[in-house]
Amino acid sequence: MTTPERSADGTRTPPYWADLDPGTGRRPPRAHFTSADRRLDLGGTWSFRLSPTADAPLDFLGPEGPGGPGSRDGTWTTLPVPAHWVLHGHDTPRYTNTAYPFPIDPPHVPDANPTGDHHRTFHLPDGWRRPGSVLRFDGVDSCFRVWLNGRELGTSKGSRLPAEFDAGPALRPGRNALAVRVHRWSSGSYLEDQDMWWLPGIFRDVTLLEVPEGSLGDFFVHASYDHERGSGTLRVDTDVPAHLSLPELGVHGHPADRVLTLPGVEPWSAEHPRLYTGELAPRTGAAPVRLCIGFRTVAIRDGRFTVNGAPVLLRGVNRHEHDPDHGRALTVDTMRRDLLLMKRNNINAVRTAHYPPHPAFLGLCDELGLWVVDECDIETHGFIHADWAGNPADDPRWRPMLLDRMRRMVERDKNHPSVVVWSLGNESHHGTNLAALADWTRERDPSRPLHYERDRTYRHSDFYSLMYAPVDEVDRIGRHEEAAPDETAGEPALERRRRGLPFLLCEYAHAMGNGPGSLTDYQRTLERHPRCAGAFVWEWIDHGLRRTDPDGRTWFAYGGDFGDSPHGGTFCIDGLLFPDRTPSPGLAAYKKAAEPVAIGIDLGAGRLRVRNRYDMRDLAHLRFEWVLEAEGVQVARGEVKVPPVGARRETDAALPDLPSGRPAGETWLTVRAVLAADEPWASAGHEVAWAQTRVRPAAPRTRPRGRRLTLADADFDDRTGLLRALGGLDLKGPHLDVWRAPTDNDRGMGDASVLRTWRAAGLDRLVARTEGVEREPDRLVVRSRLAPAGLPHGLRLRQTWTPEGDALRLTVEIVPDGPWDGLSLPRAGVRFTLPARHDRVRWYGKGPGEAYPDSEQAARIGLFTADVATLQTPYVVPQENGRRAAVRRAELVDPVTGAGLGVEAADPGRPFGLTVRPWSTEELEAAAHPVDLTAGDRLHLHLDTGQYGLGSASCGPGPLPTYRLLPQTWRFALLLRPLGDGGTP
Ligand code: IPT
Repeated sequence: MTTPERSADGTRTPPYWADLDPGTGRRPPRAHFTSADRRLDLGGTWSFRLSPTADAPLDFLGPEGPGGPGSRDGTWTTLPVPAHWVLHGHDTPRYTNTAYPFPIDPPHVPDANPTGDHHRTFHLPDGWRRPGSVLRFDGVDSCFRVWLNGRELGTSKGSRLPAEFDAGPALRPGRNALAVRVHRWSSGSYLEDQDMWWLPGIFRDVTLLEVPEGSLGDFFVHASYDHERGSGTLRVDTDVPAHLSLPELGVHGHPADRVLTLPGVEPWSAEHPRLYTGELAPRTGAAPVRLCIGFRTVAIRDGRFTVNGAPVLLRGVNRHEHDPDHGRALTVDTMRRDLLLMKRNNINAVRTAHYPPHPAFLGLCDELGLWVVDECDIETHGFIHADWAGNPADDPRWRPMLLDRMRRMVERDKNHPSVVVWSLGNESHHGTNLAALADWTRERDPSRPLHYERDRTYRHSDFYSLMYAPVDEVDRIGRHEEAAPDETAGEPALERRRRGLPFLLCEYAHAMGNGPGSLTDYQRTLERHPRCAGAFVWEWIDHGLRRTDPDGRTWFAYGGDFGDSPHGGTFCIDGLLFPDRTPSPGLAAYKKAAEPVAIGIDLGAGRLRVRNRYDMRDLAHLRFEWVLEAEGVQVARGEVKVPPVGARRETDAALPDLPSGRPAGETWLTVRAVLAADEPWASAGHEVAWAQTRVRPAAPRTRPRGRRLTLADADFDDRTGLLRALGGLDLKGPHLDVWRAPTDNDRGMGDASVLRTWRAAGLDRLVARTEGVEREPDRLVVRSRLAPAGLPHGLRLRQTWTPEGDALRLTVEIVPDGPWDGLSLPRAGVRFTLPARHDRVRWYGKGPGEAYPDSEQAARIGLFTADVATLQTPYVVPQENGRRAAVRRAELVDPVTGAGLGVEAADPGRPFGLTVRPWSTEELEAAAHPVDLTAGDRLHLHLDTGQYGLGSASCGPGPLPTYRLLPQTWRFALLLRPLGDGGTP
């Protein structure tokens, strides 16, 4: 059985793991549901053995099994199920983006094919009715074969899809032995080239189901909502006659397959996930099945994506299943955590990139309210390296394998109201097999539109869909003015159809490292155009795998960190969450951009303009609170009554009379929309949206009361003119600061790398020439020129120090010199260092989080305190981070003595960017993982007047022109003062 057979010419016929059969012995796919009959969870500790090839002896199938650890055969050990064996010390995880980790030689895989043999015994509960019993695997990566009590049940491929087998004939009363052989590579792997870790194993549940004679095998809920009549219709197709009960709707024992019209039902939507629970009872008397029904109708009308008659805008994320310790073996708690985080961050949609999720995930989406694009487990991206020759999507021999996957997804997930779109798969180019998938799906479930992005004719898609389109292109598409794809040339009917489709940006805003930028620019553009059905940020979570170094410190691994090769490096670290689900600043930025309520404060008119951006919901669940703060300190607060306002409409509310006059200082009004009562996903008081406006500008500076400072209080180096101390404070600098530790987006992709132009221009290696140090009693002027070796362009820097009350004023002028055409800069500013003990930072400016020119939206003006460690954003791949924007003044103090440094913008209308680090830019740039960075004995203080935006060029467009930092003359002034006893001379 294990020795591959040979044909006449001696060539081996492919074994089951490399043939084009999706499986053998499996039951037909069906819905995933819970009946009142018994089920046995077969998860737990199994015996396990790893072999280097697929054809190790089948010596473990019987009831006695391998004998487990400690037996004569020392090759066996134990392994939890569900799990990926590579995360339990056997073999290694491997990460590739597009490249297959084996030769493109379809459908074959190499002889080296790590194969995991799994064995366990279980006790069948007394009274279990064996005939009809089903053994279900919810996910096994990538191909397996299964035996019960030594009897083969079958084989299956399709990692992220269920496989069920008839267990009845092999089951025994009492003790039973289950044996599973799992191959890491199979023909199925050619369809599973998603950009993620290759993680073999039984990674989802294994369950034995009691299915007595007459049980319901499958059902299909058709629950629609007629928004004009306000009624629902319901029909449930069943494989055995059954009665339906929905007590809440007064339905008791209605024949399931007879259409029911239900006046007055509440529809299901992601904004109001109204579910009706009930029961489906087979007429045979077999056990009833629990139902969770959401009434909703999905339709594309006049080129718009609608649900229940209302246009819907998907504010989505692409979600891979990932856990830093368990890979794709997720607990239900983790799934719930993901969804709560999404809901709390104004995300309303998930694309299950790029495979159907664990079945429980969709139940949670029904319950908590998310729109789901359910995507099939098909991606053949690696054929791009063969110029798409042999692409399984276009080879009829592969059709059964592809169709099998689509059927298993649709059948499993068809009863979830949250699933509103079926996606045929990802990045599989185009081909006739996609037509077969689309045809079958349209026939089987005409109630949901289809999505497929990569076929530029869109004949198999009900959406025009793109990835990573720049903002201006989205705008053109919104206006129906986009250029026609080459692929529809000469096919006017097809092109007309494409142009009439709603638009989906199925991936955008590549959240790799620091970024993405421009989420607000995208969001406003999408909102402007009815054609836009929404967009999905790439992606939800960084796929870092947690490891521990010899000192017990943990870090997150990416491609290559396991010695895996070829590998995709850091490209899997591109989520809105860090691998351990700590939100990265990108999530806060997305939350702000995706706010379902736009609050406009019009001080002149004394009113608040409130735009409801929900698609279905009014704003009755929100309370509007205001707070007035002078220089960051609360002066007054209250509530604004906002009149009722329907979905997608706006209303005005009167602003309160704000206390005028004192206290003086820059004064800001913040209005926040918060939950008025608990929702299933957040508690009352949770902030949904906010806006801020300046009520009063900063007051003119008053004469300081403290001791006056003179230039004599500072210690300047005569030769360089650099500061060595200010008062008693060991403050060194300033140096011109134009470099930053490159972000992933600076590095870009392919040729689109701004970093490359910066390096070519030598911006990371400027050398200084001091032109002059002019000292007068009340003025020190230092002039220098900084430029890269071998190149003619440079920057002239002029620093002027003058006393100003209790501070010294530093005026910085940076003037580009020589040929700068076509160049940009990472940042423009100065840097200092001071002793590390001054690590308590307080600032008045934007916060609390980091902010860059095109990711600033989530930061608001206020007074904030943080220590230097928490100011750092620990990106899995170290890079520029931690900048606080629009800072008017800041203090860095030693928390023990209170001594330190005060920095203030001389003109509060010209605030600065503040970055404080316990390491230098060079150290940050050199680190491969955060654990490579060690805090030194000095702090690095960076004060900038401008930075280059973030953009999304790690996979997509760079920053919009307004966020680029182009050469210009920069002039800014800071007031520096020593603080506290230790600081004063
Ligand atoms: C796109 C893929 O669909 C997605 O899986 C991921 O790899 C993403 O890119 C980048 O992180 S493919 C796009 C680069 C053409």
